[in-house]
This record gives sequence, C-alpha cells and structure tokens, in this order.
Amino acid sequence: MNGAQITLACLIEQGVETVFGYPGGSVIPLYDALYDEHRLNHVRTAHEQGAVHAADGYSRSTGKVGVCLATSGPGATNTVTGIATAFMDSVPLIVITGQVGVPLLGRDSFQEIDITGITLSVTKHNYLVRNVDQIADVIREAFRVSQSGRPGPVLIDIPKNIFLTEGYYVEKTITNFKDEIQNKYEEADLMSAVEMINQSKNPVIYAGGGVKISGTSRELLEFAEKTDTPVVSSMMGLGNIPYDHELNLGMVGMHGFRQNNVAVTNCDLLIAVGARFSDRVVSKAENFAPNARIIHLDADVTEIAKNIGVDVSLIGDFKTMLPKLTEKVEKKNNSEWKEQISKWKKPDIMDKELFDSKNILDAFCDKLGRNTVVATDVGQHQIWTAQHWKFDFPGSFITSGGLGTMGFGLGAAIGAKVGNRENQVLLVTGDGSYRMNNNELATVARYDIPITILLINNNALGMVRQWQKMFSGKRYSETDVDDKLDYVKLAGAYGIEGYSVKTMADLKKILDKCEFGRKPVFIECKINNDENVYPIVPPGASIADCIENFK
Ligand SMILES: Cc1ncc(C[n+]2csc(CCOP(=O)(O)OP(=O)(O)O)c2C)c(N)n1
Repeated sequence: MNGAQITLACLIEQGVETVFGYPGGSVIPLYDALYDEHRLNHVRTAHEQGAVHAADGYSRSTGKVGVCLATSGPGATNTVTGIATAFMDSVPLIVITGQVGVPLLGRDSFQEIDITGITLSVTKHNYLVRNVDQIADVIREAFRVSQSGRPGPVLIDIPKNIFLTEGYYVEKTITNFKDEIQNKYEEADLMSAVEMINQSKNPVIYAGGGVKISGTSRELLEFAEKTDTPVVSSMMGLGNIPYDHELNLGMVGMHGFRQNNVAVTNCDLLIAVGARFSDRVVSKAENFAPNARIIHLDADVTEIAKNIGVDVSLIGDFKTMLPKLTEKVEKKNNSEWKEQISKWKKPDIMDKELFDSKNILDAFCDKLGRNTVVATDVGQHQIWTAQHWKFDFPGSFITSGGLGTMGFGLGAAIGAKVGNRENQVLLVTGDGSYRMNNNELATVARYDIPITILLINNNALGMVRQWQKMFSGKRYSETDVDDKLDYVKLAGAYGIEGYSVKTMADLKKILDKCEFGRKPVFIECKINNDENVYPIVPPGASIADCIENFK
C-alpha cells in the first residue's frame, strides 16, 4: 500500500466513518486513495475552516474524534481558526494536512507553509511525517493523544511524496483508544472535601464542560441530589443537568442569571467540577465567591489555581471520583438555601407576543423539541440561546466558548447533523457571523443536510454594538450592518427554502408549515437592533453587580 492508502486504513482502524475536508495539490494522492475507499464517508465543505468546524461539531455532538483533511499552504492555514476553536474548548480532532514533498521542504516551495510551527500553540501535539513507515504509528498515537486526559486537536502533516511511497501496513484491532486518567489525589484530600461538603450550609456546584467531556453528567447529578446542592453552569457546562431539574439554575458569570451570580457570591462552599474559572465566569476575581471555601475537581492539573485559588483540589477521573464522593458525603437537605436563591430571582415580565429573542427561541424549542442539537455562532444570539434554550442533555449545545469564533456555527451544525441523523439540528446565528460562514450553504445544499437555520437578524454586530452603547457612549463605530441583504434570496440561490418574519404570529405560521428535519430550512427573524443581552456584568465589576437594563 502507499502512504495515502495506509493513512485511510489507519482512520478506518480507529473507527472513523466520516471525514470532512477539501482537496488540493499536496493531497491529490490521499483523495485518489479515497476514490476507492467506500468505508469512509467524505464531506467536502466550501472552505477548510468549515471542514474543521464541521469535524468539531461532529465531535462535540457524538463524543467521537472529528477528522478533517486539507491541502498544504493556504489549505492548512485555513484550518488554524478551527483548530484553535477546538483547542480552547478541549475537542478531540485529527487534522491531516498535506505538505510539499520532503525534497522541497525548507525551500519556500509552492504552497509550502510550516503548519506544525504555526499550530504548535493551538494543538495538543503535532507531527511532520518524514517516512512512510511512520504513518501508522503516528496516526495511532495521534488518536490516543487527542482523546486521552483533557482532549484536544492533533495535527499530522504528511508530505506528498510520503503519500505516494509504498510501505507496509499491518492491520491492528484497536480496543483501547485512550489512556486512563490517573487519579492524583490522596484519600486525605477526598476526606477534607467530604468534611467541607458535610459542614456547608450554602453550597453551590459550578459545573463546566469537563463533565460533558468525561461523560459524567449522571454521576454529577447523583452527587448534587444526595447533597441537595444547586448547580450553576459555565456556558460549556449547559446540558449537563436537565433543564427542568429543580437543582438546575442555568448559567453563571458575565451573562448568568442574577440569582446565580448572587448565590455564588453568598455561598459558603463552591464545588467546581470540570470548570476552569474563566474570566467570562469570574469577572472581578477578588469578589468571586468571597465567602466560600472552594473544592476543584478536574482532570487537568494545570487548571488548579490558574485563575482562582482553591482550598482542596481533586485531580483525576470523574467516573470514579464523583461516585466516591457521593458515597462518602452525608445526605443533606438545603431547602432554606434553595428558597433564598429563588428569592433573589426577579419575577419574569413576559409578553408572549413580543418579537424578541426569548419568545423566538421558545417557539423554536416548542416546535423542534428538546432532543434538538443546537449550534450557534458568536454574539448576542449565542448568549440568548445559552440563557433561554431548554438544554436537556450533554452535547445538545455546540458553541465556541473559549475562542468565541464568529463563523463557527454553520460548519458545526453540518457536522452535528452528519453525526446525529435522528436528532433535529438547529443553527442559531447572527447576521455578522452568518456572513462569515454562509459559503457552507453550498455544503448544506450539495449533501441535502436537513438542518434548520435561525438567523436572528438585528442588522448589527449586536454584541459589540451593545458594548459601544453601554460602555463607549453609544458611539456605534462600524457595528451597524444595514445594507439590506436579502437572506431569503441568498438561501434560495442554493435551492434552500427560506422565510423572513417580523412578528410572533408570522413566525408561528411558518413553524407550523415547515417540515423540519426532512430538508434544510432557513428562517430569518428580523428583530430590533437595540434588544440587548441582560444581565451583563460590566468590565471590572463583581458578578453580583450585573446590570439588568440600560437605556
Ligand atoms: C472571527 C471573529 N471576529 C470578530 C469577533 C468579535 N465579535 C464578537 S461578537 C461580534 C458581533 C457578532 O455579530 P452577529 O453575528 O450579528 O451576532 P449578534 O451579536 O448581533 O447576535 C463580534 C464582531 C469574533 N468574536 N470573532
């Protein structure tokens, strides 16, 4: 077999069924091998960035490793934002890039770029393969590295002549895809945590994406239920606890609900599980949970005390750690504390006819159901979705939390649908973000991928505009997008059914009429450009001092 055939054989060996990618000169041999390889489904996107986001959305929604292919030079550099997006959110990806042939390396050859150098700081590891006999070992190791411990993207750069060189391939049956996470805590630390939990009167669990990644939302729920502890979530942690569960409080931090931020500020114990105390959660560090002792559970030792000091840290595998904690803690009843938290909540004033983000998202949620996988882009629409969608399961919310990548959503939604044919997949996007990635409508149309696209169009780069309104004296520098682009026609150009609405009544008519999940559907909701995201914690403030309205 040649190197290209060995590469594909190794992907199949790892259980890969779908790859996302885009061809080019250096990967012609790889695509040539793909031509005969019917065990792999290849989705050709419109742009390499879309391919990486699709592999990312596929991975986040299925728990499998996402795989994508790109050519050397510009193909490889187009993957960088997607790789960085996955890296920041700990998503396991394998990105295979073609490279100029080994004799041409280091000579500024056509489409030669040092992609291993460029991606060094945004990959868990990367490789430049210089010998055909290394391919199988490198691919096997790359899969193990990307999934082990804290997952992340791994890039493999393969020169064109190595794809063409004949080598030997010995098939392996892979049974152990990843290394076990080592438990690095002492029994005494666990017992200190148990004692703190038993003593606390006003505890809060702060759950993050690590719970989802480790597949331990059930174990977390059992722990929360036994200790009767309310759970707040980072954006990446949404979906860990079912929306309607009485202990689920929703998001905390910069755009968290007021009662959650006040609860964290007043709690006497904060139990962080797979969360990284990001600045988007913490804001002013010295006022974050100022009265609390803090227990931090994580798989990655580098997260401990990175942003916030902790009293006890437990490093290891949540699968064994959480049940152990649950077994050892006393059963508690925190009804007074839970009642206190609910008193901090201001009553919702709802006008069901108002054409605003909450009512729009509620209408979509009612129609598509809680089994929907929701991908977003970045901006106000993303935060409204995080606040209002009723997420019921891990992997139901696919969003760029760490890097905040506008242009992530459509590719991610494509990947999510390819990986979850039985679920509805909804993209919630904003007009600014959609302009960055709507070339992937070509992919939606080509493969007839039956996703639903909700464009919340406020004719603005809304999130930046909101900051200008609140913190830059309403000087709206370059954030109004009022050039009357006809998005329905744009969808129509790709043969995609599209609608544009301005009222709840019209939206409901369209929702009743469309056959979601059978074919792609695009719906634009034109909202007021002055609808803002609340609460918001102003820069430099404590999370309890969030603003809930601004004129
Ligand atoms: C690639 C990229 N460029 C710029 C930004 C900065 N940014 C964050 S939110 C935002 C506005 C997003 O506008 P839109 O997609 O229309 O969403 P809205 O906030 O209006 O819902 C911008 C420009 C970013 N996050 N990503």
